Amino acid sequence: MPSTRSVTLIRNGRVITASDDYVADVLMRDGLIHTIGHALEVGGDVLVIDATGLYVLPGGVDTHVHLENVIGPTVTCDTFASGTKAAAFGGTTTVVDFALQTATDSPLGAIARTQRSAESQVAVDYSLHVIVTRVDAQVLQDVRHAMHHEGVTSFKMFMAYPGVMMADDASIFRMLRQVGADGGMVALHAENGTVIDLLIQEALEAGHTSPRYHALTRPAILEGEATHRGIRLAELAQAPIYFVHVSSNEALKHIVTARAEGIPVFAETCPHYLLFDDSVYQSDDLEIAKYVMTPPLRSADNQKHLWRALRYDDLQVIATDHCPFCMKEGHLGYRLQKMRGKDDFSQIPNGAPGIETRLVSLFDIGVMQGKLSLNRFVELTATTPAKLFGLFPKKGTIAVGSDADVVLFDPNASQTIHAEHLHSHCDYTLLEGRTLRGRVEKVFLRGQLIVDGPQWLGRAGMGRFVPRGEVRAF
Ligand code: DUC
Ligand code: ZN
Ligand code: ZN
Repeated sequence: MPSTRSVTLIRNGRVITASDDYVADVLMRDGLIHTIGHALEVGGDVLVIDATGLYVLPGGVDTHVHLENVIGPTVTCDTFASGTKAAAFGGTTTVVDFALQTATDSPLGAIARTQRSAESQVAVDYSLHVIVTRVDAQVLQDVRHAMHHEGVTSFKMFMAYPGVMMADDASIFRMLRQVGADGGMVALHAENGTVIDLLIQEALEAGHTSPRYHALTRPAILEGEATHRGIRLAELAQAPIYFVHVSSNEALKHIVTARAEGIPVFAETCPHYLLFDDSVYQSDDLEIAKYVMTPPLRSADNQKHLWRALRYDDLQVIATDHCPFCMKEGHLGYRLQKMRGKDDFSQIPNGAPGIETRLVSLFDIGVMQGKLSLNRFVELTATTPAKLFGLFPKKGTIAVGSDADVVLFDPNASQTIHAEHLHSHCDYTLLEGRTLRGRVEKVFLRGQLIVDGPQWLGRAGMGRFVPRGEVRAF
């Protein structure tokens, strides 16, 4: 049973934020962090938790997830309920999903429609980026309204998928100019979509239909080209820009140069680009469909560049791009998932799961392997995503007055990952059988204990939509 007490005292944990690291007591009252101090004395009906030996982390903020997203003829296989429960078990208490502007509705319609689906289901707090596929004067007016009245201050646009999601350069520029001036952020999927489509067509005509050709038809140079183009558009628009799912040094090198020139360019990478490389594509096996995400996994030498950029702040965020599709057709009733592309790689829905394993995998390969400090780990997974997307300081830190979204993390525990023990609807995890150091022990959402070891104390619908403010990028 969930505790109904509105006051919880976490005693003697090691509080880690983006900048601090100290042992203290944390008092949570009425959903907020109320007091941080030593040997706090609190009377009345208080839930007291001894956190000796545990890290007290701000709840993770994952600004790139796809729950119930309709993609082509199918849908990502996590609902708002299953995906947010999985997020919670992984120590993430805020997610930012997508509201897709379709051919017939406006950004405002997309927000309202997505909120209607989400509101009774979400188990952690959430917000939405709008995917803008078409720009005209009315759309720009709606975007302005969304920013100032709906608390939606970021917009994703695609330079890939011509005829489906792709926006032309002028549309991207118009959005950058207006959204930037209004204090928001345009997030870009940077790949040269028309050249990729040509390469796909040529591969299929040559009889290359297996999943490995997904990667071969999306070379890093086309990520680099689009990233460079996006940067120049942002420079001209005098607007900040955010690149999602950066996978390669081809893209990164343009980001690094632009930042050195003082252009406000920001970017995320995802755990899968740090955990895996393109050696997984070396067969014609259909199993490879598990690794069909966009951009694809890159050659191993890219990883050292990603780690360097994470360390020195040329990459500011690690988000999951959790975009799950089942491998087994019909699993939990989901159809047209990965096996849709068994005879044609271009029909495999692009994406992989990861929402529940983000913190623990990064703790293992980042912190434990000495690539990230603990503070930087928190900064990349909670604080900076909250700042860049207008959620800070309500989310992303442990400070008096912030939401009491708190994770108790055991750095000395370890766990072996199996899909059947995770909470996503997805029937596989890329980390199957892998043993990782670190474990999420308890999770609080606005002061409520929602995860207690293996026990689920949360509830579908207890998550709230969080209206967001301006970007805090500088
Ligand atoms: N881009 C994403 O951000 N997610 C899934 C697929 C894609 O192309
Ligand atoms: Zn994308
Ligand atoms: Zn995505």
